[in-house]
Amino acid sequence: MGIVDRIAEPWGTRTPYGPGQRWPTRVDRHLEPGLTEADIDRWVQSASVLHSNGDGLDIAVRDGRIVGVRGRAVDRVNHGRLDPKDLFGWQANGSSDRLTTPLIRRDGELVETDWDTAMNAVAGRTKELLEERGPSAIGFYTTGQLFLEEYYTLALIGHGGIGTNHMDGNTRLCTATAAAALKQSFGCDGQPGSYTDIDHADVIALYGHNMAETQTVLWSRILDRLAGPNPPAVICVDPRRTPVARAATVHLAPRPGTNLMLVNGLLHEILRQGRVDERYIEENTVGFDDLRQHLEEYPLERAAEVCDVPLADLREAARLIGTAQRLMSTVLQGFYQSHQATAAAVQVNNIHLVRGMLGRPGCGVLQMNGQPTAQNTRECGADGDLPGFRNWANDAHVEDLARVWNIDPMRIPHYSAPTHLMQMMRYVEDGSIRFLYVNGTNPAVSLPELHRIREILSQDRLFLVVQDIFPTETTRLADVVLPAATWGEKTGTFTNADRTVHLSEKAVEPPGRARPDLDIFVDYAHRLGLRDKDGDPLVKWSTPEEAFEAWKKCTAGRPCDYTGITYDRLRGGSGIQWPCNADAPGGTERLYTDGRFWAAPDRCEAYGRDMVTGAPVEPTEYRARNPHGKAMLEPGEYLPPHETVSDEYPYLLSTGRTLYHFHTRTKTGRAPQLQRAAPEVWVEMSGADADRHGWSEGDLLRITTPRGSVTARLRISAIRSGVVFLPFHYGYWDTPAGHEPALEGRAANELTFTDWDPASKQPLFKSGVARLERVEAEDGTPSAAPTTTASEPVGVTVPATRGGPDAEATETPDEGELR
Ligand SMILES: Nc1nc2c(c(=O)[nH]1)N[C@H]1C(S)=C(S)[C@@H](COP(=O)(O)OP(=O)(O)OC[C@H]3O[C@@H](n4cnc5c(=O)[nH]c(N)nc54)[C@H](O)[C@@H]3O)O[C@H]1N2
Ligand SMILES: Nc1nc2c(c(=O)[nH]1)N[C@H]1C(S)=C(S)[C@@H](COP(=O)(O)OP(=O)(O)OC[C@H]3O[C@@H](n4cnc5c(=O)[nH]c(N)nc54)[C@H](O)[C@@H]3O)O[C@H]1N2
Ligand SMILES: [Mo]
Repeated sequence: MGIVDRIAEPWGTRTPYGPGQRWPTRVDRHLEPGLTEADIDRWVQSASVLHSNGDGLDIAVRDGRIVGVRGRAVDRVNHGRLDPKDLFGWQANGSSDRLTTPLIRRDGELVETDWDTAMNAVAGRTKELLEERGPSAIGFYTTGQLFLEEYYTLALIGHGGIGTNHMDGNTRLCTATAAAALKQSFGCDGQPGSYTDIDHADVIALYGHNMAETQTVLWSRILDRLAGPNPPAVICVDPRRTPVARAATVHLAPRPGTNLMLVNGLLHEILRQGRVDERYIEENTVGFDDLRQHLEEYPLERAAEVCDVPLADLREAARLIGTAQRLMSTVLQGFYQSHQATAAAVQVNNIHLVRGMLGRPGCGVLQMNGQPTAQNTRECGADGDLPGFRNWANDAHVEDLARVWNIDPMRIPHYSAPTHLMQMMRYVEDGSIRFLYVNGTNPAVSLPELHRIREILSQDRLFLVVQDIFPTETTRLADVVLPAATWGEKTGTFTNADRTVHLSEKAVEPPGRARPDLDIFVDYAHRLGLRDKDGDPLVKWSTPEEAFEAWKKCTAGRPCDYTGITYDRLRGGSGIQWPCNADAPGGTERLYTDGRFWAAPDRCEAYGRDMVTGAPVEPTEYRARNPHGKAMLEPGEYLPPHETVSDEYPYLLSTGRTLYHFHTRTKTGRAPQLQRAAPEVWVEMSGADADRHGWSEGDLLRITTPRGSVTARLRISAIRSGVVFLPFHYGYWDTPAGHEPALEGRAANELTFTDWDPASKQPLFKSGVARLERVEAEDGTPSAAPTTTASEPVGVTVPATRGGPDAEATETPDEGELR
């Protein structure tokens, strides 16, 4: 057993292994200081909720309180390992400032009230608006952080009960492009690959994905391959020198906004060298001739120039990808939140299709998820899809859903795609949406162009309901605040980025009068009096397990088939990958192993969109192009980004994450070890740029864009010159310190703009221009940026990020496995 400071060493100790071998087990554990396993009353099964990796863990309970966590050795995802956020983040549950009672706005102030008053206000306003203005006055904005059972219930209430088309999730900001790219290429959402592909791959390419910081356990799996015999080559595409870039065989650091050019160039070179699987292309795809012709315009030399990446590096990347025997790729926000997001992500699918690298061990593409339960938001239809990957543009699918719900098909709006969030915000702005029910998300920090969002959400005519577990920048603006129970305090299931379904059981009671989101939704449905065709209650369940059983019926025969999973089967062992049914009782490791896709015109989840205009493809057009349901090779034409640098705004601004915080920090800001590791916002800039200005580490800079400004201390890092980076975690409130307003203007989204990818409608958080000026010279204190991550300092010595005694975790390898 080893004891490791897991703030100083986020990935823990190496357990090397070779290709085709089993990834060794290493059980990570952190308990409240002073406690040992002997002090624990109960271990309660769960999985992690501070990223999409789905690491299985057990919650330690003592005297009715959560006092620690331990990784589950039997779980296929993590083999016992845990992320620093999971090791320490659970402490937020016990924070003294949890929301414990409903709040209602009276004479301008939020005051405490009881559940009956709060829920009557919420249901009452809904009914009034339904009568006065109809269902289009009602909008729902949910999350990627509730449980499957909760999304399915919400989707039924919204789509089947109220009949509004205005329902989306913060998954729009997160994984909308993953879904769009999968639909565009394979006709349906659902990750083809599996994490076990890491065990087999000889080349792993990460596109705009800082896996080391955002899925640290998955990155440990890659690090362990890199430390073992016959390691894979790693390709990293990221303008920052992330830990992934540092470990990579080839690091391509493109100019932001040029991803599509880069992948087009790689594809051009792969085709030019004839490194394609002609048989696979012929049997399993449509569109190859078109793609080949289109790619003629993208020689690698052009990509090198537009992306400003050395030609030799691009050649080497193309060679590695082109000669890989087992190629695995992952794609995330560097692509999804950028200009031409869907078109670029689709080209990564194209690489796999032309090389025939799909459905075999080591040959997976993961269009990654970010949030722990984002996959379920999409599956359940709480985010701009219909439940069970049904196609809103296919009447037979809508009828089938109406059958499951026992309602008239006409009650389910399907005159167009469900409204995407950015459009919903516009409808709130222009007054057509008058009621917005926000749950499990903090839009007053996480949406682009915050001054606009604050104005929209503070309007008098809007009735804003916010369901959260803490007071946030968004609850402050609400008319009613509903206090929710969270992870560890309620039971439910959720599905990670490689389709692994986990059960998370209730370990402790929620604080005060807080209630599980599921209970609140069911209560809301009953107060609205929602009924089915026979006059029975529309929502026919009240417990999570009943909701899960109902969901299984909705998925029968669908790609995300859950019919073979029960709560009992999820107990005790590992999570299970869908589809899981009579044909595949143990679950399914890889999709499309037989080259058969969910793309036939009558089966597909979507007919796709034009990736430049976003216009939906007509069913007849789809049928003509892909009558037999093969995978679709679709080219993407590179267009320059909308905003480009000028004398006034000479820098490109990018935003994103650091290892130690989760989003708007409502949880990680309340875990002392994590908060100390990254206590305050910073801005990253290259040494060359800093030298040109004569600026040093720790200088206080003002970053200004046409939308607003933020002040932050400078970290000189190995980021691409001409690009600056801000973490987006720091909102208005300084969370741990009793909600004192923190530094004004420190949220990255004060600076970002209102623009989105035409196909996926995902906002472009990683684009835009900025100018910087120095407000105050440093006084010898460095910026608060961690040293262990992409913000590693360059050319200056600053104290290394360490956790100290309260950040120690134990690591228990299998006998003989730790080296
Ligand atoms: N520690 C931590 N982990 C998390 C989360 C968290 O908040 N904190 N959140 C979870 C969620 S919801 C998500 S969505 C994921 C996100 O996980 P990631 O996508 O890995 O995280 P980001 O930091 O948003 O962006 C990844 C990288 O994109 C790069 N990038 C910026 N612009 C460009 C560009 O134009 N081209 C390319 N190729 N790259 C670019 C950035 O430099 C950054 O390193 O993380 C999940 N895991
Ligand atoms: N500039 C910039 N902006 C970004 C991004 C970026 O990279 N750059 N990334 C985007 C991405 S990928 C994402 S996913 C979003 C994330 O943005 P948000 O969703 O706004 O971020 P969170 O802080 O995770 O908000 C979740 C909220 O749910 C609450 N909560 C937690 N558990 C529960 C529960 O069980 N029930 C309920 N009802 N509430 C709960 C938390 O307290 C918190 O307030 O940000 C997006 N915004
Ligand atoms: Mo996300």
